[in-house]
Amino acid sequence: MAAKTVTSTMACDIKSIIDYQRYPIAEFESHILREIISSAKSELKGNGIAFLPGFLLPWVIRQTILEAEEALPDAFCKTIDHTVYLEECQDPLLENDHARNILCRSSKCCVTRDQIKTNSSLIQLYMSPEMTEFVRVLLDRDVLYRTADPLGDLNVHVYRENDQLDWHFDRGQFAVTFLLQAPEGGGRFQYIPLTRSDGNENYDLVKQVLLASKAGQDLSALGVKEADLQPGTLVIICGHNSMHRVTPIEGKKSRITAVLSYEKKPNIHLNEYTRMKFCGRLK
Ligand SMILES: O=C(O)CCC(=O)C(=O)O
Ligand SMILES: [Fe+2]
Repeated sequence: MAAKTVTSTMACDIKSIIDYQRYPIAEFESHILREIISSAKSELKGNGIAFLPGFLLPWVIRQTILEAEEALPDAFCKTIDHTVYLEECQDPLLENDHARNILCRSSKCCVTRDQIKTNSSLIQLYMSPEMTEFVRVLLDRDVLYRTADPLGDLNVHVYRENDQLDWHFDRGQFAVTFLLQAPEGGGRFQYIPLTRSDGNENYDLVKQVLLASKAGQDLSALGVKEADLQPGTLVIICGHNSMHRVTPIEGKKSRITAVLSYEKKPNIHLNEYTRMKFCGRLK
């Protein structure tokens, strides 16, 4: 589907929310945007991840951090044990140290959209048709819709001291996030580009990475890469085949991210299990 320039119909002033000169996301005829799209697409193809640094304007980053901190007392905070495949139960037919059976532990707090001020710039950006269209083009989809669920469409994740998001393959095909605040130490985003493919689970490598991480060994020889993320960076992760994690947070300053969710069909809502699991409530 051909992308069209949508500037004239901008529903909110995204130019005051993102660095529009650097990322003119609605100007599909512009050279700048074409370059950005083509390089992000090749990063996604080769590494399963693309970074667009400096996307959000600094005042929006500051405002969103304040909004998240204000909402934090109402947020759902939880620690879960899971496998790298994000399953909670292990497979008794496989050996204990099989990649499918090694347990990981993740903990974080989740602020949902309804807990953030309705006039939040982050919400305005997420709700803007220009942003959805830009993400659709980057992901090379024919159609793309915002998730229709008020608990699951736009979340802010807060990782406090010692929290982490341990190794996993995302269940969904992709995730769109912004780093809003980096911690004093730790909280590093690590990944192995295209760890597995449809025909090859690469269990040996997955197991080596999990065991080496638990033993605190150097992971670079196993192909683990680390992103030096700065606040304001838009990250697109095709994390279904690239295992990734966020290392434990060190220090009192939280790591804060925004997670924007999209679907290939309209009106998609979370099921009750997912609402309870990630938000701790049904409404
Ligand atoms: O917070 C991040 O940088 C990564 C988030 C992530 O991997 C996820 O939500 O599945
Ligand atoms: Fe993930």
